[in-house]
Amino acid sequence: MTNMRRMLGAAGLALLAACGGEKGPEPDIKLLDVGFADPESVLHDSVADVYLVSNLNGSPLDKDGNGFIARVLPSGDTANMHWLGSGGNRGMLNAPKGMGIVADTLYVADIDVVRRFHRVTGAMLGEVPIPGSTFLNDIATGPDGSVYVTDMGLKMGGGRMEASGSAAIHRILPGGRVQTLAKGPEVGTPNGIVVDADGTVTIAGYTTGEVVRIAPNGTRTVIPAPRRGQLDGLVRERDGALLVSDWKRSAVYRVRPDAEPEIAVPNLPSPADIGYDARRNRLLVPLMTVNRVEIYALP
Ligand SMILES: [Ca+2]
Ligand SMILES: [Ca+2]
Repeated sequence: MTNMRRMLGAAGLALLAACGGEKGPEPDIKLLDVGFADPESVLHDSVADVYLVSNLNGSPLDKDGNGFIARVLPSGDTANMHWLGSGGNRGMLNAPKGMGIVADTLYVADIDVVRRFHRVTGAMLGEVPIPGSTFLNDIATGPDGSVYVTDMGLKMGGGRMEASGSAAIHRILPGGRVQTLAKGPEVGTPNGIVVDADGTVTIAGYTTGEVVRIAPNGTRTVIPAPRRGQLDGLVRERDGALLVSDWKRSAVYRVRPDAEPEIAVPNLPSPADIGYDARRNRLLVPLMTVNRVEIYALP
């Protein structure tokens, strides 16, 4: 027991917990002061066995040409901070967020387009404009090679975010055609997305705080989520549970259809689009506003 805890006693500890000082697992690897700039998303490229970290470098909606993607080794070595985008020699990115991989193509959501790069060489392979979109956020890939992308449907208006009316889930079919799967109030402000083998889509809402599953036939099921959360990243663990990050409580929660949500990792300031390394059962957490990435071994 630390002196601090001895002094506080049980009541003080409860107070400390209520203030966000919950006890939780320590990160295995903490990457700070390595050059990240508003890191929004981490993706495990399981073939290359490398972590990709997208960096907004500024506002999430500015077309400023300075975004970049870093390659980080599972050991924590920042192998190439500017692998793609500004400072690198491959391509242009504005405010890159969610990423997904189909075979040797890396897809990156970037405001209103999905950019394509070669997963190995980093060569630019063109872009897919998403008609009407204003705030593309996360990407997930389906079993047939489709790429799913959320549009939070927000835009800047008078110095603050407001609804643009474009909130939707879009799907880029393997041939490149863009299809809108769901749109309107029923999708809320979709941020994180997961797609299952049967085509069921699960989304995490940033302003609605809801985790919602939408089956291929359109059936909508709400999964118990942290109350009034501001949800961002969503991943599925090896055992099938979902992990979702919540800006409101600075935590990553474990959620299941039939159980109350539980905190998996507390004390995470601005936890954005989390990633998952299934090989090592690790949670990969970009802490966007403090320019850090933390890596946790999950039980
Ligand atoms: Ca930027
Ligand atoms: Ca996100």
